[in-house]
Amino acid sequence: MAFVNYSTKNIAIKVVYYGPGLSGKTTNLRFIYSKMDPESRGDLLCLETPVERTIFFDLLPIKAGMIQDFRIHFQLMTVPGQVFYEASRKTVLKGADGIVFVADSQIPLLDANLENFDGLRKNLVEYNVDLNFMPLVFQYNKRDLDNLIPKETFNSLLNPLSLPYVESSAINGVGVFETLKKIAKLTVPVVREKIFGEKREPEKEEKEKRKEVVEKAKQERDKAKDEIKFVGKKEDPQIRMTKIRFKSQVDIEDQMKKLAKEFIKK
Ligand SMILES: Nc1nc2c(ncn2[C@@H]2O[C@H](COP(=O)(O)OP(=O)(O)OP(=O)(O)O)[C@@H](O)[C@H]2O)c(=O)[nH]1
Ligand SMILES: [Mg+2]
Repeated sequence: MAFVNYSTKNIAIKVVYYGPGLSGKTTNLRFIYSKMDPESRGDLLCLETPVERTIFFDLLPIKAGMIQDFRIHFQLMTVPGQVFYEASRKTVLKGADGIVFVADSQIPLLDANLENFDGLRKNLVEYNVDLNFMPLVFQYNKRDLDNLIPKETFNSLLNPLSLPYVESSAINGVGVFETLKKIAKLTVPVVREKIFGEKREPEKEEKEKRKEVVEKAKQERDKAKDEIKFVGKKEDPQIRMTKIRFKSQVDIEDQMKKLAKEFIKK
């Protein structure tokens, strides 16, 4: 659930990049970080605990857009994809407002994608969240490689509800911001509804309204106000990743809450 600070008028929306090991989740965050104006982003953090093997996730807070007069902050997080990091994956999912499922398009990894997606569904059930009602965008990554799983196969096996998907090559920055914009577009109305009780417009009515010129102009104005713009004027291509070590999973949970709240104080 998004954090809201009513006195400073800030909202933090939590988006988790989920997917099998090495599918490109961290690569997405690093690219976003490198393209963001330094004033619009927090530190790229890597939180770790030394339990058996190191478990970690990445966190990138960024500022973008408004909901009414509240400034929106997206807290982008990745989970470690390898099978044995289940506990870490579950922790990071807690309270997610939206999910980007980063699939690896290489043919031998089809089962790994499906299993990981199944794990996502199960982990959410433990928080009483139904994935079918969660803002979700698919990213079919590594499209620059040969021997790819056809997007039709991904769509029929992973995405039967025809949710938004992006074919990407995160390593080259292709499709990274497209994915981020798509998930932002899905999460903002949901968070707005949760926090302010504003009802989302049913699509059909919206289409009818667009026929009317006056209404259309008004909508365009509103749209411009809500436009989610991620890349600022001054890019900073340098990537600095700060590592923080923790003793346990519980410490990480506390730290995540603290970081989310601290970032929206500013
Ligand atoms: N060819 C290609 N390689 C990619 C792409 N995206 C990521 N990679 C590479 O895949 C490897 C894994 O990328 P990461 O971003 O670390 O993957 P991850 O999903 O964060 O992995 P875990 O944290 O272990 O779950 C790295 O060597 C990346 O450079 C892509 O679009 N194309
Ligand atoms: Mg990673």
